Amino acid sequence: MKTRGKGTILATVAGIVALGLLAGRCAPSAPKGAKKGAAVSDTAAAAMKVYVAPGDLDEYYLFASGGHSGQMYVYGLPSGRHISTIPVFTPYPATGYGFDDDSKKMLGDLTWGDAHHPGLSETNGDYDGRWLFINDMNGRIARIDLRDFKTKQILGPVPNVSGNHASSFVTPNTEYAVMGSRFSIPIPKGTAVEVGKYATDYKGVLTGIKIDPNTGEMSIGWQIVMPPFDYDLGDAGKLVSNGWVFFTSYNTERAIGKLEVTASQRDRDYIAAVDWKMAEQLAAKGEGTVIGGVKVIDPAKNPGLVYFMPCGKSPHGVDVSPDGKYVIGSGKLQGVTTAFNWEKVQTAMRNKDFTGDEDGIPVLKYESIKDAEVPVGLGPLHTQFGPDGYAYTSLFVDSAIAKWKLGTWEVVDKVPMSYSIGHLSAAEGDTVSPDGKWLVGLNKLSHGRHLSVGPSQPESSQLVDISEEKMKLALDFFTEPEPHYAQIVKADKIKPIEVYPKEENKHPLAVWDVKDAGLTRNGNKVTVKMVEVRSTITPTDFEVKEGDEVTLAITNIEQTTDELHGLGLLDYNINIVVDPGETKTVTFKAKKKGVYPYYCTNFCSALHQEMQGYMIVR
Ligand code: K7E
Ligand code: CUA
Repeated sequence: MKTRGKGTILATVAGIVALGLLAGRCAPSAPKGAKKGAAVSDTAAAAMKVYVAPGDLDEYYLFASGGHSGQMYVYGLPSGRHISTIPVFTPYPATGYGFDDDSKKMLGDLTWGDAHHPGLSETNGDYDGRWLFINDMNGRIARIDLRDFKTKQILGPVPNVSGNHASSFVTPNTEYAVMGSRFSIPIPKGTAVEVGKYATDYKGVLTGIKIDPNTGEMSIGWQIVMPPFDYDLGDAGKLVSNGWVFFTSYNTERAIGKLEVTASQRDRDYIAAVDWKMAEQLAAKGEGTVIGGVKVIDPAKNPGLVYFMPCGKSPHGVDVSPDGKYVIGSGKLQGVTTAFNWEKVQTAMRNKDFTGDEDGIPVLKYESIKDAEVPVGLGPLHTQFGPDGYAYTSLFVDSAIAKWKLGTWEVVDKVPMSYSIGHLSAAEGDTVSPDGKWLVGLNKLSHGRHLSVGPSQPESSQLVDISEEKMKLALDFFTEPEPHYAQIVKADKIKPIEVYPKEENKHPLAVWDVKDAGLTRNGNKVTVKMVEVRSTITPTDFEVKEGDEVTLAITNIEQTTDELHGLGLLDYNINIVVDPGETKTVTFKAKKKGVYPYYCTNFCSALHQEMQGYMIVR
């Protein structure tokens, strides 16, 4: 990396400012103000491209998963600015998530999740801006509504699924989001079998989560029992390969113990190709054996349901090209990425061009189905696509991104990443119509490219300009740990609401007038209907008895955007945030006698500080 002196930086800034004045926010030409040579011009050009002036809006949303923070993070691109945090599997006091009755119930007994792969809902293979799905390793999947950027449903833990990593990839019309078990276990859960019987008694499970096309409501659609491999990632077929979903797997050795050694013996592992339309039909017919309360389909008894495609050692990502013709599998212990030709795969299926089977599931002949082994570089993980037939593959070992052409299989460019790239995400780069323009490398480490914050260094994401033949690194920005995968969607596809309209609030305990607020008692059950509006919480005090079960139902009757009110109740661990037009409840035991102040936690007006009251427990 070049180091730049202060003078150079000043010259660069002067260049940006001069150009900004001359050209407004147009795409940069050669920066006229920069005089200090090519490096400065490149920096200034990159800065111009990513700079979003105060008040201007980014062109894209970036939704990045937060790993075991259990959250989703929202960034703007190309600025890389962190706009918002969506709590999903973890309580988040800032929005009161995990404190009110509904979100507490959704989280259940778990106060953490390990979220890896966000999946935007699709219509005809393109993002439609409705929902965002996200997996949790604890066998769960969540749906975020992009109308209000809130988590609306958490399904699971789903029976039989252990370590839901190969998730949440959606089918082209959001018929299903999928789940795949990273850890095989004896099923149903709760069965204890010694690990020595791993190869025969432990099972992997693939699940199709059915999504209601109108409401987004998720339910279990079908479940398939699989050999005890570790199912890692997935992607749905599209266009010509629509109807199929692909899962990578490793440890096809069925090994135990030190997997880093024992699970890397074979030259090839598998990508499982699942005919999800057939799975749907079988499930509709009631096919399968009930295990853990779910009908589980055995592919050995249903030929045509699942095939194995051999793929280079320990594959991580599997990604289907925008036209659906190629399935790209990356063996992370190889120097090549493999392109399978879907037409050849189908021919091999028809001709029974098999080399054997795994627990009754046919293994297709590698030579018959692969089109190319593309020499992308060391440790290929994931592939994304551009609009022009180019593919972009992340290289973990090389710490780089390779750009290559589908069909000619020619590697045309490489750009280094700061350190250890995992996933990458291109603008709409896993849809039928990628945008190109931008690509984000999600790096596992950053190694000193930032102000130091101690031993744990932040993960760094890097924005790469892919609008031209040569890729150009444009920006370092710091995504909250740990962004495994992300989705980039054109901002104008998302249409969020400004407030919750009063007429849509059907909450039985909602009150819209301060005169309807107050306390009702039914035995030792007390309900307090509360109204919040600038700058009073009504009632301003109420009395209950020690041991009462108290439900506070708080309605924010504002219809002005961003007029949030909160309710913090001291000593009771209660922290509620209510958006304009929303009603939330919180139920608790009045265990402690005394006087407990409550107050609005969200700044709302000049008299926000006056928005307070008292709960008296006698
Ligand atoms: Cu490469 Cu979970 Cu997709 Cu991270 S993932 S390690
Ligand atoms: Cu309401 Cu502060």
